[in-house]
Amino acid sequence: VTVKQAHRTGYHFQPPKHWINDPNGPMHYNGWYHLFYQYNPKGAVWGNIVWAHSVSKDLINWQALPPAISPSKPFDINGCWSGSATVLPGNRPVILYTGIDTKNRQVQNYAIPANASDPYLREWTKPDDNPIVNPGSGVNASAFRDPTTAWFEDGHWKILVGGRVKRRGMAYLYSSRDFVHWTQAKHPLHSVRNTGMWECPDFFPVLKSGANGLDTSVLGQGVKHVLKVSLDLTRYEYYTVGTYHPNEDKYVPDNTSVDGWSGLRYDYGNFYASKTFFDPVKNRRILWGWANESDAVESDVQKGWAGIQAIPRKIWLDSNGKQLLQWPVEELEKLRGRNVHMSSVKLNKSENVEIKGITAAQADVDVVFSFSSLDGAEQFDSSRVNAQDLCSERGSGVPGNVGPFGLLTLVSEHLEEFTPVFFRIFKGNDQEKHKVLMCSDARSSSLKSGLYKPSFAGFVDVDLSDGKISLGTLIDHSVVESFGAGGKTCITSRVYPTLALFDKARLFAFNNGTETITIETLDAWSMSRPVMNQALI
Ligand code: DQQ
Repeated sequence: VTVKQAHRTGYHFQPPKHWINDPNGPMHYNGWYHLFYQYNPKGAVWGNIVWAHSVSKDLINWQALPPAISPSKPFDINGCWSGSATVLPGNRPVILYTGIDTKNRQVQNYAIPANASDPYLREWTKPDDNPIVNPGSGVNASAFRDPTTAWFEDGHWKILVGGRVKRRGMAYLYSSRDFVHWTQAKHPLHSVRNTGMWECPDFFPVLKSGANGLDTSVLGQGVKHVLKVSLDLTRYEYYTVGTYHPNEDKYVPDNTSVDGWSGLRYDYGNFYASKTFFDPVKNRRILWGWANESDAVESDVQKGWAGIQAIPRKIWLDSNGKQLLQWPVEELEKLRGRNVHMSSVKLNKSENVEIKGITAAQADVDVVFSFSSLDGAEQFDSSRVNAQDLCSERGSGVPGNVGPFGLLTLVSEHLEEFTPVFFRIFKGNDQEKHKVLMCSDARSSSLKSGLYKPSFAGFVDVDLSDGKISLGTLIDHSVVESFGAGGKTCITSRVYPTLALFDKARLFAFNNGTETITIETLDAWSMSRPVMNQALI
């Protein structure tokens, strides 16, 4: 197979070829980070799903191992779908995953290392008492999947399994004393009407203050909980911050957390089926998400590959208690090479500044913008609840007052192609002083037609009293992964330039608003290529 390399990533996780989707069972065990993921060993479209397996010492350089779990038994013969890992006391890892059985029912299985002293955990055994969770009465056997990492509480292990009853999405709760015999709780942990299937639920504690992560079993005073679900109707991931009541088997989102379609998302772009895990090495919680293609399916097949994993992100609760913050793991900085630094550069209306001297197609950019006044900001029309619609109406070329300003990434020689990542600041209504829109607009990303070029956008709940807002962007050939205001709002775009390739790609900062914007500081780095999934001998 000759793989066309133009859109392959330099430092985002991907195997040499074929289809990948959800990250599965991430964990740290005996000095290695393990990442499993949904993989089609036979082609660049979804199907024949196995758990591919890679290991890393630093979350950045990866080595490939043979698939860990493949269809082989009546309880998974039609597919080994998503699931999670739990490291049991005594340092014993267990994987829970969804098997598609002989009758095409979704059942939950477990697998354990065939040889716990193998540092790579290459082989996994599926004990004969599988499946350990069958769809019970009232449970739809084709909407019952993606078990979470287990947490331990009052003598029991507990897990969630995603599901749906008619249009009501739900997280079924199960408990077990021995990890093998599981009982369904009387009620789901949580459910929301009209949200459809809840794929890949994730449920974990976060500290009320501080950026450290917590082991999944931690409960108590200084702790809030986060419930995330992947909604297959929109292919976005929504989360709430709330309180877990273990005695009542209940989770209640805070009243500051909108539960449903207008709620917070991990990412407002191509980011799905994510999973977190607790990293005991650095006491942090890490989020992995799948950034699927936006290219035409025929192009995926032609390229011979489809899907990447977004850069793993550290996640923690914002000090306002209302939302999470996300930032690429610090290990990524090891890949930073040549640097360009700027400070105090003024951008008047319609001014651009080119950031020269780095590999703009494979780069890391951190910038802080400032403005002296928000007095002239356009009034926000509070009926505009849909950020993506607003972004497609007021794109990077539509002049405003405070903004649009930001970065133009993957820009071709004569601006035929570019992917702008930018802010536009509006005057708010009574409750909110300002409304900040962040966009990552793929409409101008490629001259090619027949592919998905959305103007992804989200609002940013940020205090602007210091007159500043930051933007971090990871650019990697066919992906632009952006972090607004220190990781309050994140947007990942998959884009397929035809001209802005390799050393033909350029990078700019821009302002199209009447208010002068200052680049307080800007650092951009060429990113080098890590070891990416070489076979481990
Ligand atoms: N992908 C898996 C399912 C999951 C979906 C199948 C989410 O287990 O619900 O490949 O992308």
